Amino acid sequence: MQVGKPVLYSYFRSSCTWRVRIALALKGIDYETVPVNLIKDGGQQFSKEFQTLNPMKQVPALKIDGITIGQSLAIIEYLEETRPTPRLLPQDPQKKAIVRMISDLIASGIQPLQNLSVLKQVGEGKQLPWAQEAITSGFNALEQILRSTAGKYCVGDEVSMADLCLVPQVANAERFKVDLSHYPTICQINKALLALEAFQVSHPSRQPDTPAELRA
Ligand SMILES: N[C@@H](CCC(=O)N[C@@H](CS)C(=O)NCC(=O)O)C(=O)O
Repeated sequence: MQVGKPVLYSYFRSSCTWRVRIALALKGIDYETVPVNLIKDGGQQFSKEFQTLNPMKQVPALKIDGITIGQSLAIIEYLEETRPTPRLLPQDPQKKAIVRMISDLIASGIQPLQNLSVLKQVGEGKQLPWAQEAITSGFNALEQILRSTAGKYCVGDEVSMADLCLVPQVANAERFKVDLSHYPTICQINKALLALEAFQVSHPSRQPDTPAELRA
């Protein structure tokens, strides 16, 4: 049941929202963007209006088919079930488990530790080493896993949900000045994915709310 165009509550720099933007682009789903500035006005995610949409006070949230969904992986899985082409989860149960494992490793094991709200708690001055440690520790595991699962992309030669998590997390790693030379497999997959149009149109440098100085 389609009820108008889907609406994505998004922040240009949000890695979790970028995952969803890639899925929407790959699946050719037209949508409207409502920017939620995570910094301005003390953070627009804390507004009463946004909290009714997502009580977790985080982006992304997607209004689609008469419901509002938070949590990027839940959104991607919903899109996969309702708009299955192209596939982002392999049919083979073992490959699907690996795609979910890699996605969770990033979405639960790395990103939450370097999220804005956690960094605020960590405090000025300690944020960079904290984020670097969280990303390095996750990437050490990820590099090892990808050595046995990767083809052109994270799992074989088909783009999957794992790839939607990887590219935004590498961008975060770059922002936090993590030395990526230790992760040749991650870097090679990231490069191959960034050459794809869906990863380019969804890029933080090309969003409606991207500040002029950061636009590509
Ligand atoms: N598990 C959530 C995490 C969402 C999340 O952490 N979003 C960040 C941006 S990437 C956010 O809105 N942070 C706001 C804050 O920390 O105050 C998901 O995958 O959607």
